[in-house]
Amino acid sequence: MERTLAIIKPDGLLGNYTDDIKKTIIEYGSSIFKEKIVQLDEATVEQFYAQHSSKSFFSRLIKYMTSGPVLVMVLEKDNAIADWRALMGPTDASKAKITHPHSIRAKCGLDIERNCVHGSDSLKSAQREIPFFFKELSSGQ
Ligand code: DGI
Repeated sequence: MERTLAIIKPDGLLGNYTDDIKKTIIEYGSSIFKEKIVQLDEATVEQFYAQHSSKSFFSRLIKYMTSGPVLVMVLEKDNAIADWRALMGPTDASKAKITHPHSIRAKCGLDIERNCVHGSDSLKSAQREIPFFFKELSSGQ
């Protein structure tokens, strides 16, 4: 079993996509091991996305991620990290609508910024991101 961190971002949560997304997760064979709704503040988003701190879109990313509550989840299944990334689709939701029309980002996202969901992109990321939000899971996996 592998675990990954998934986030339904503010547009996903406020746009009432949560039930559909959770249904997709369960149908795909993941269990939702942990979940909580959090209102992120700027400092937390800055830390979470620290690898993007020098990018031109960083301030917009912070504004978007703090614009409303998010649902943070730990998903668990074999190959959870890659499988959740595949379900999410490409970062740019506007492109996903063309290339991956059945993906979550195609259905729920708008563009490269407002793309509805997050997923850890590697085992190393999952091991950092899971305890970032769920301190009780300090080993990450
Ligand atoms: O792992 P992803 O979320 O697919 O993508 P990432 O880790 O490269 O980027 C993290 C988030 O930062 C992404 O979900 C949306 C935002 N982002 C990434 N690249 C761009 C961007 N936002 C804008 N406006 N422009 C970008 O080029």
